[in-house]
Amino acid sequence: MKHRIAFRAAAAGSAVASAAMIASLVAGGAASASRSVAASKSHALKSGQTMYFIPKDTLNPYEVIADAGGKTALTAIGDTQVVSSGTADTAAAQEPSIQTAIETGAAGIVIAGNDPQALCPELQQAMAKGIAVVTFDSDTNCRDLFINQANTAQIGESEVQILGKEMHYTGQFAILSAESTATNQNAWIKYMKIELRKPLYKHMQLVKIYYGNDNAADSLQDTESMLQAYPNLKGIISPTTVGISSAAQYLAHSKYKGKVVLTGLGLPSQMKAYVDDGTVTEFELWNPSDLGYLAGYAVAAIASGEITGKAGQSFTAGKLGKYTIINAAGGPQIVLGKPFVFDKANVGQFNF
Ligand code: RAM
Repeated sequence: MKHRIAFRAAAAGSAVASAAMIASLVAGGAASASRSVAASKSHALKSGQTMYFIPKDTLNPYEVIADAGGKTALTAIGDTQVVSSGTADTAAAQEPSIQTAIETGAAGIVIAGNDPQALCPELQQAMAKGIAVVTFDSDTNCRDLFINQANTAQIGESEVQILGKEMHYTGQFAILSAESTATNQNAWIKYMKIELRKPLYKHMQLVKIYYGNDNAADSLQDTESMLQAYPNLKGIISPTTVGISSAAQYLAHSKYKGKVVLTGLGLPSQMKAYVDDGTVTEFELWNPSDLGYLAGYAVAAIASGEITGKAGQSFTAGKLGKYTIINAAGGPQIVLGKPFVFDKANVGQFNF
């Protein structure tokens, strides 16, 4: 069979990706029909401002890559980035970082919410002081703009599509999530459940959702627990890079390797070994560095008064080009691009 480019955009409506799309994703800036890519000098952006990046936690490698992408953008603009958060994925651990941003006169906050509502008192206080508040990765109910990594429904649906195909649409499966309050995880799971209502999946059963808190030890423990509790388990979806890499680590050294299907959202750098050894066939993600980079330009655009964060407004995000804000269920948002499917043929080609 003729070898075809195996790097595919996920879910319905996506075209088979070209080699140029891989190169673009590696270098930053996945191709997208919804925006035009042009070099930008961002004349309207103010320099010398300080932006707080508050990830879900400071240890998660996905968040570290996203924050580094944000730093690249802010450095190009002439702004300063401060990364501050706790080491566990809780709203309480993020609140002191918001307070510090307010007290030190930051111009902007970019935050991945560990809870949609619990952070609102602090974030509202920040916005009342004129601080630009951008959410990325995981939204909150209080912000100027959300930078979404990809269409929320498409992420949830495509996870189930991949799992269903690999499970031959039969058997029990579990979800290994992150923290139970994470806005992004819960939104994706909602769309997984909607996808599961289709007749195609009538012989598949979601037995339980486990919450590994984006903690490797908890996620390993959950994987062990679900395999013991459900001896007929045939599949696992883990829509978190910490969860899927921990589950893969467990499966790879167990009798379940190659028997229990595992898919979800993972970093190719963490997942390559498990794809190469046959533990995992396919998983998805986007370029987390681009996510942080886009958030960096977005917060700078709001803090500079170039945009206010309303639907219909556009701004240029450096090498990624021009983005237009859209209206979505939770308020105005920007969508970075489409999720991509990684497999044995392409997983070694990425630098994140
Ligand atoms: C984890 C985090 C993050 C999620 C990615 C895919 O690192 O939970 O929120 O978006 O995985």
